[in-house]
Amino acid sequence: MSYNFTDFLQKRNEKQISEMTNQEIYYKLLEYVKERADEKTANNSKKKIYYISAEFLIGKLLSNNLINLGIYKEVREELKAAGKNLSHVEEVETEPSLGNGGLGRLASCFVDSMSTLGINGEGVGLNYHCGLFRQVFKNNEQKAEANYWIEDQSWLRDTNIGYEVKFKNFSLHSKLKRIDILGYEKDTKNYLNLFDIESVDYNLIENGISFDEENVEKNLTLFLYPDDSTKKGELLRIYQQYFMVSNAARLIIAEATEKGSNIHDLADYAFVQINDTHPSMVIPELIRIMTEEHNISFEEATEIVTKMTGYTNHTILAEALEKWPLDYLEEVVPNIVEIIKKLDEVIKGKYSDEKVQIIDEQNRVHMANMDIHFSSSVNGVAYLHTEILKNSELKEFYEIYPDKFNNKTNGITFRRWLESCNEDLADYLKELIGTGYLTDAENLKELLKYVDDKNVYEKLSQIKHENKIKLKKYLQHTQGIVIDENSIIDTQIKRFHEYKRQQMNALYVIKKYLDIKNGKLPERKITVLFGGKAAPAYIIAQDIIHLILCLSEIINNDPEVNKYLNVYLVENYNVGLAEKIIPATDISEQISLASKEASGTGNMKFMLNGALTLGTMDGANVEIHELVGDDNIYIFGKHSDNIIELYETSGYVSKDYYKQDGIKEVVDFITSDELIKVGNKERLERLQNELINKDWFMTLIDFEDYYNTKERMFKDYENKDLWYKQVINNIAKAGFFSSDRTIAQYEDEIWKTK
Ligand code: Z16
Repeated sequence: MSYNFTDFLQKRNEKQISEMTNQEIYYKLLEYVKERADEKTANNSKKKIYYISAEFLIGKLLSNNLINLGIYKEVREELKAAGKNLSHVEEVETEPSLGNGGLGRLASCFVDSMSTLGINGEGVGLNYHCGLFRQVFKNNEQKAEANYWIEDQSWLRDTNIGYEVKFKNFSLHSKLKRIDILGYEKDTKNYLNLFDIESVDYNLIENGISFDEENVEKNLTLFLYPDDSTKKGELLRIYQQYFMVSNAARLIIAEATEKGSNIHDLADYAFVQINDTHPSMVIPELIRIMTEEHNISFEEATEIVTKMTGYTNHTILAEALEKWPLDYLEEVVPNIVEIIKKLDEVIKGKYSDEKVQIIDEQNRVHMANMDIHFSSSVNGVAYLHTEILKNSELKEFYEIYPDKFNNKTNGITFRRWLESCNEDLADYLKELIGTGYLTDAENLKELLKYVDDKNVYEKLSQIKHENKIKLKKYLQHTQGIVIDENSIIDTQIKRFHEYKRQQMNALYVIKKYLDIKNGKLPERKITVLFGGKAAPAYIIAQDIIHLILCLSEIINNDPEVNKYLNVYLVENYNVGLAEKIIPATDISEQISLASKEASGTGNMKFMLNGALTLGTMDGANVEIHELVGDDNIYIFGKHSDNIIELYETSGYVSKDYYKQDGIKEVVDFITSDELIKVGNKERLERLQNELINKDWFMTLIDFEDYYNTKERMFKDYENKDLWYKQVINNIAKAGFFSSDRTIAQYEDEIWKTK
């Protein structure tokens, strides 16, 4: 029997809601939700999915859990009756930061969808105590601070599960922590399994995020290592990865044995999805345990493990595909090296092509290559990305294993990215087309019957306006930023990386600034929002942040310009900020260099929330374009085949573009007196030099087309009927990007638990 929050408090003789602080209410709600979660039974099927990932960017959990329990509105009313505001209570929750960006957020959407579809599938990862750093700005630069997120009371639950993990020089005992993952209006649940060490020593942190990297016994789960970082810390990463997969392997074997597996039939009980190469060592670790402890031959163990694993590739950027020096692995996990060498011999015996070897001529272990040979499925994360894997990046493998390759276009959970973050829009959609879309997202297509309905345009524009006001209040209160709710909001939020080309957007801002100074005024004020962190070791990305912060200082303080243009980089961009910014945005910037963004998932969130995409033909933008058609998206720039060819022929010379009219003055402005006055000369000069002489991600090749397309977009925005017709088309076609669809495809085509 279920009872409401007030009953829960009464039964325990707690204070009345009206007498509690928001903080007290939050902690009581946490207990209440956990109790409600206890009423649910775990999903069960013979075969279970283990989605192993070094990152789970879960975001705050209170509102999502309330939604999934079907009691969000009920609880809000109870609080309201007591004079309290649920959204203020939500602010109390700290956001776990167990991921960098898209990959970790995708893993979190996937666990939500597995639960919602009633699939017996769980996440397995690490419980980093500080997660990713907190970003603060000082002197127009990014500074990194440690971000403690775990409080005495949290969503984590202790278990008595733990295993011994042996490294070369010491062993560690693990303990498993769990977070409930509730499906949407389901009686069943799954867990997110986060392994931790017995005790973590915070004193090892020196200042900011630097720490004693030697003392792994005490710091293994202290930090999430920023993925796109440098060599520093590679050993720690190997320790973390092995700790993660060794625990995962133990858990898998324990749970399968419990259900009756004799290990020879382990593949009937478990399937492991390997999220990027970070968990790749699970393959040799499972083989090691089977051969050393279960008397299974190497050949048979290899066959079983191949059958029960699948590898997902999330990038074609070479620097992100892990290649561990063999001697690093020797230093940390020599037992695994033995198995890897044996696997390498098998491949060397079969194939002479150097490109498909596991251990290369410089004795580096190519983790992805091992995954591809010794798993049964290899998938990319968007149509274009998978095509590029098959036809260029992993061509040699595709020729050997054509049947292993498959595509699973990414998706997002609509519970978080619509129901929770944009309640007004969600309620309005229910008014228009009912609640069917909540369980079958394709039902959003029913909106198309309103595509010419001006009343609907009006209502959608009102909702957008309200969301802008909410964002304004929030940013004003938390960051001291005051945005104009009557401006058009143009947003680029994602990790800072040259391939994502925030620098191109910054060049646009410069051009707009110069236009305004020259009397060419925009019809309506433009607010350009940026958000994102840069890896602390990634210098050019820091320089791009610096440029944007300097531009915003100049522009927002110039009375001649700030009536027409504002630029902000929000501090410490995270899931919570995304949930507030996306519903308020008009223009979604998805401007990566074609071929480089494997999928992107922000693009899907914006589309669903009524923003129009300004994008290149890259990642999932290609599928958005295909779904909505040319008339409902703003595509610009060179296509991927063209770009791939330019890389192959070294055919791009940035200086040739720099010299063109309209580009030179914009790039030159980076080191203008105005900017040097508020900025750091060295940083600005380095960035300018990079753009003129290297520009590895071809910013300048697409700049003109970008500028013109964006201008067209601003013009179209003034035609409300045209704009909102496009908005409706986008929302209506967003159903394909539900992670429920993605997960159903993983289940039907790879996992087959049912
Ligand atoms: C990451 O976030 C992604 C790829 C990767 O190799 C490592 C990390 Cl930390 C991203 C991709 O860049 C993005 O295009 C994609 O949408 C996302 O993974 C989920 O697949």
